[in-house]
Amino acid sequence: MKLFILVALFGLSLAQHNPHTKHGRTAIVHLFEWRWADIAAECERFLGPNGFGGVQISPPNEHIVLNSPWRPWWQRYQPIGYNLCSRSGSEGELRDMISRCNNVGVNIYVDAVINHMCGAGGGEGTHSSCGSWFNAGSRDFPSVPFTHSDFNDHKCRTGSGDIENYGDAHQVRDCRLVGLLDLALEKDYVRAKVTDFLNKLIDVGVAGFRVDACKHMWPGDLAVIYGRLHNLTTNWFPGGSRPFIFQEVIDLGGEPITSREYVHLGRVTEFKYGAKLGTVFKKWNGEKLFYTKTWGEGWGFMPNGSAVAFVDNHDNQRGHGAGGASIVTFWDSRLYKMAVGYMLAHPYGVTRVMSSFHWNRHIVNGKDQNDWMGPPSHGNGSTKSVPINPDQTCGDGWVCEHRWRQIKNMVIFRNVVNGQPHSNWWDNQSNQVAFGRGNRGFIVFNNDDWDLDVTLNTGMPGGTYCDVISGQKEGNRCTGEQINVGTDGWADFKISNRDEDPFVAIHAESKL
Ligand code: QV4
Ligand code: CA
Repeated sequence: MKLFILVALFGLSLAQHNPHTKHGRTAIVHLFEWRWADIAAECERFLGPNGFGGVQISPPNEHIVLNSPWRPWWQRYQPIGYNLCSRSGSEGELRDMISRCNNVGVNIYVDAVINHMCGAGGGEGTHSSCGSWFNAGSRDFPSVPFTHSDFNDHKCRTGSGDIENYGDAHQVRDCRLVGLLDLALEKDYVRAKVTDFLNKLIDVGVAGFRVDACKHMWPGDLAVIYGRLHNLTTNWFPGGSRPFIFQEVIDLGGEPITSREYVHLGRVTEFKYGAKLGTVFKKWNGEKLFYTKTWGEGWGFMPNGSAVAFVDNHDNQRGHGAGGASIVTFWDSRLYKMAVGYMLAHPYGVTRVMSSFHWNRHIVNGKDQNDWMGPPSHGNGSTKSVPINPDQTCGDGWVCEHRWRQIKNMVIFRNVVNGQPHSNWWDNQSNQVAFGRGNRGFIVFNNDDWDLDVTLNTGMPGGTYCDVISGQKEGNRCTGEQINVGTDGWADFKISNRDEDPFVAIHAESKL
């Protein structure tokens, strides 16, 4: 009996590692700060047709509204309650988006901010996205309701009440993260309120959660909350499906709290992935691309089945969170396309692609003075919608990395090679490497300062393939370079280090 319970619990939590993506889709996109109406349209017109598996959305619940700085993006990480009106739209628009995305096989994952409410200095009034009154000073959030006894003020032992030392796990869990009022998640009442909020979203049709700030919550409290979540709705998912859980824990080593404490509960964001990949592509610290022959667990990353991999996220692209300078972002578009291409070609992890907005980056002594700037907005602070240009790029300050041809085509590549092993590795002992995915796909990178000109075993069936980086297959013609693979699987590759995109990728469905 004991064994049975153990097996059942283990099975249950492993189930929370499954993103439940449909039709063999393998990548998620974070549509950071997009409005619900735009996401619904994007699912139908772009994400579904191009094989994206899901969208991570910005926090949908009621949040503080700030004037100084003016409407920062991070106001959405300061909850006021669990009503579903936010900067991205109303509850009606949220529900409409969830059904429309599900109807085209694109899952929705909610960014769940459950560690805290707004900052201690958040004031008193109705400056919140649904207009609910609150008082941060007296810890009063009547729309939930939460009162002072639902917070950890009495439990935290630091002088300021804030986290002062990341070397002390108790502070990190029981004190305030940058002044944010810390919820007492060991209380059954608080757990119930949080669980009701998450279950409401599951019942509406979401497929899971990116759980914010997990380092700041006790794994035992999270286990109870996750255990009380409903199964996914059978309107769109097989009976008995558990919500996908991926937990934000920044573990670059050197702190007592590690990602290992969370991997049995769900997946965990692997922050070493982007930090290292950026270092490699920038060739810092003597790193070379050929060292990535053992990329993945061989680099000290968490087990493949536990990880969410990404090149950059909404924090570290602007110096927040683990914002090391090595992170590559859309600001370095040439390196960025290569790094995202590498991630999507490689079998490690569930992969997440970032989709950003432009801001007036202004770096002084290594710090971006405008790291707070919110999404493209109208004068009254409401978020602009995302216009699509005739060439399929986005306008009005929306970057839409996920629509860049090279990135979109690599999302398709990942689907085509899904389940195939990492194979046919080649390198020049420097920054030129190539690898395949069984007999379904092959990719070659030249990040050296000289040309690449080699004949390689691709492992692919003979034929003419269209390179999906310089172009793509349209009907039966190729808008980019063509690669001829001999009947023995070998092919010639030439990549100039001055090419706009010094990498080439072919796959089974790009065969002409
Ligand atoms: C300020 C002072 C504090 C003071 C407080 C008093 O800095 O010292 O105690 O006032 O009220 C914003 C401001 C921050 C301000 C705070 C509270 O930037 O200066 O504190 O609000 O008013 C995002 C932003 C934060 C922002 C927060 C809330 O990144 O800058 O804080 O939203 O609006 C760690 C964590 C990790 C976290 C990462 C950023 O381990 O979990 O830091 N990442 C997630 C999200 C991130 C979000 C949060 C967690 C919080 O990805 O976007 O922070 O929900 O590494
Ligand atoms: Ca906490």
